[in-house]
Amino acid sequence: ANAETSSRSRFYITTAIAYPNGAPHIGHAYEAIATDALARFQRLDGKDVFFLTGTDEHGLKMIQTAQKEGMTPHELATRNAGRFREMDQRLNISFDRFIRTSEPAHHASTQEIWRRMAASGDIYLDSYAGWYSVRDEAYYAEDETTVGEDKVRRGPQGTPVEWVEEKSYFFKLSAYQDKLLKLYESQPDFIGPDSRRNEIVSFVKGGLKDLSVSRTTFDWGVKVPNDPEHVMYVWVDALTNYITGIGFPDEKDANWKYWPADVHIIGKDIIRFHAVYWPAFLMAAGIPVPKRVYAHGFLFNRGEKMSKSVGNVVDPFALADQYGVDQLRYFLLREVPFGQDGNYNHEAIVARTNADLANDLGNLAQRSLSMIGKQHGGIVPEPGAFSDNDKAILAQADAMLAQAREAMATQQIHMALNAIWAVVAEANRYFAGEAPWALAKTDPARQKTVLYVTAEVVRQIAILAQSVMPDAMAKMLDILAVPADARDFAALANRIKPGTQLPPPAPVFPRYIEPTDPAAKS
Ligand code: ME8
Repeated sequence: ANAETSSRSRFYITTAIAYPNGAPHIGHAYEAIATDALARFQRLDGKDVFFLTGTDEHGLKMIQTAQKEGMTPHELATRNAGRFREMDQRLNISFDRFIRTSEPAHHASTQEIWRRMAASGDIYLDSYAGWYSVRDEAYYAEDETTVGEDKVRRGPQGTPVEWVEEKSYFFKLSAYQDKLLKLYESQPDFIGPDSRRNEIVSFVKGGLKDLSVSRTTFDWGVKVPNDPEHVMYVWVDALTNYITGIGFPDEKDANWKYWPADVHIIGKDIIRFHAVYWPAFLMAAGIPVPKRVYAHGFLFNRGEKMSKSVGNVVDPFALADQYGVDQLRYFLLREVPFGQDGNYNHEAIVARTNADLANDLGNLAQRSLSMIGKQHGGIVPEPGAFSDNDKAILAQADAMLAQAREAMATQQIHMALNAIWAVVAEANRYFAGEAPWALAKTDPARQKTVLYVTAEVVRQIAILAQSVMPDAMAKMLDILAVPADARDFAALANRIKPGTQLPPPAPVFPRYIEPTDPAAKS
């Protein structure tokens, strides 16, 4: 790295790594899109960003699905890891590395963290007897399970559990209760949102039992050093991906400088693994803990939990084809407060994209730029002195960056979008109120100023909205003739240059029109 990159502040962000036991679904797409928007935002803000994603390929769930499909777990993982990569490509996910936990380097890395945990005296051999959920890949205490009317015993997330009894290595999690509580206190931003933090603090205050960290009844996984009869519990290896991905255990690796992670983005169902087990493993191994773990909510299709058996699993490729990638990205990030559960349905996405994108932002850009095109030969006009109205809208646009930064620093992506769309709304009121189409005859000098101010506000909106809608905003910056090296947040401080020749404006957001129902045709 040159001096310039090494002096920039770093930002390391990760998604959870998905189980490739099936094709990616909208929940995976949602997490990838949100994490991508956070990563792009920091890049545009001048940070040296590393963004890791990938697939979590070991564990019983993979073994059982592979058996059903008549393939090996590795074949199943390879097929579906390919689908996850394709999804990332389709959705414009700007990851720096896609890690697969079946990679030899990851096995070596996980064995090294195990050795360090063992060296600190936190791993011992015993035998496990208790409940296990294959769907959650989680051990549960008896009092966390309930037997339903169907006589099936289920864990706290509603998935069936089975009785497991076998020789097993244990991690001394019980020894970490106080250290974890101290961590939550000394690093108050360690867990977000606050509701999740409270949930974890009371879970840990309730006492921690030692954790079974190996199995002997199957061999698909990372082998325990010096005891190859055991493979590690899948979560030990899964969590370790976050350090393998940046070169662990080679601390001379060029990417190791990114540790500790700035934020792990995960779903609310796996907060316990990330906010309890992971920091405890790291402390045992003498590795610094991440700065923050942020849990987003779950997406539901019309209020129902998606499941293969209900048949309402939403395919992210189909959604991208139907609505457009940037429309989908915008919808998910604007509609659902990040951290809460949300609903997806056709009417909501059409309403959002037609109102916010096609009408409010698209038309504003189209109307102002085509007026510059038709009446000024496509040349950004020279403004006169700014009126109070001009100053007010420019000031509101100038304030967006600070608001967006504050929101994105705590993963409040929807709040950043709210701040930007407040300016979109205000700019529309400004444009309608100033009526530049009428000024063309009554006060041409004033019209130039109004068009200049509008173009400048659209430029700022487009620069800021890039992290959520990279392609659409690139198009918008193209029609504003903004050079490639003037699209980051540092460029917000310079105004658009009068005299700039603009290309003919092309519409950026088509309206969504319902495909005609063939049954309705006579
Ligand atoms: O949990 N809405 O993998 P996974 C929103 N391999 N997010 C959802 C969702 C939904 N409907 N369904 C799942 C795993 N997710 C582990 C992670 S990390 C070291 C190992 C989220 O494929 C889920 O919360 O079941 C998780 O963050 C991610 O998708 C992958 O889920």
